Amino acid sequence: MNHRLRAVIFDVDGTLADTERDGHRVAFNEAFAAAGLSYRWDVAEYGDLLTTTGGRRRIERYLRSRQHSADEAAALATKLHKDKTRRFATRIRTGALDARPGTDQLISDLRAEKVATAVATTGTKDWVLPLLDTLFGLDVFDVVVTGSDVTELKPDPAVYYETLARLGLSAGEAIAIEDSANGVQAAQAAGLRCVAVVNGYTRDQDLSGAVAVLDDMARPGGVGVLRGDPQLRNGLTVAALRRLLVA
Ligand code: XBP
Ligand code: MG
Repeated sequence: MNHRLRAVIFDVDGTLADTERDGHRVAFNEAFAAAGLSYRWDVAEYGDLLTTTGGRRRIERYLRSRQHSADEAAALATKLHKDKTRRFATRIRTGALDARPGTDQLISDLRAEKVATAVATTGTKDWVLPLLDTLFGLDVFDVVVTGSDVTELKPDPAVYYETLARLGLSAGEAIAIEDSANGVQAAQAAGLRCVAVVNGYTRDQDLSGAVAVLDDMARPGGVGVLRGDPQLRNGLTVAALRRLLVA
């Protein structure tokens, strides 16, 4: 097996940017209000709903729990999710979201060392591309695969299989960076090693499939190493990722 690091595959939501609490959640609530519905997802409830990946599926599951029929929930979820996606994309273009600390530096260091950079997300293409473009510039990524490009969402490995196929690499040549249990499971099921970089919603999830768990990619004074080599407190560098691929 080839153990040389040839690509790093980034998740988006919660990993490249802290999008959920003050981004997606707000856009979902705006879509409910615009449709004349009284549903509102508060910060805690949204954390529970995140166990369902995919915004359309998340709405559908919620509507079913609020006694909508299966047909009604499916149709309404499609309509609400379309509106939510449009609202979130607009919000992104106003510069409302920031990249997580250390992401920019890591991406440019990887490129300087000729390690490919890719994105594998369950998010919808219509907001993912504007987000990546606004925060990093789309041309810094060699491959971008979104939830719109696959039929099964994380924890299913489909998005990772597709990303590896487009990179032309095998799982042993790349490493994934994720923030959540669903994401780690998806990467692991595709045969990839995965580092978890948690946020407020995912810190207490079961991330046992990850090779290391950090609380940030970079921070002045060092990041918190929740599991893994204490040396990782210096942050997620190219050298650290190379070590994690073979450790
Ligand atoms: C992210 C998701 C997405 C976002 C919302 O999971 O599950 O559904 O929450 O985006 P991951 P959409 O970080 O594991 O990829 O509304 O476009 O689905
Ligand atoms: Mg994520």
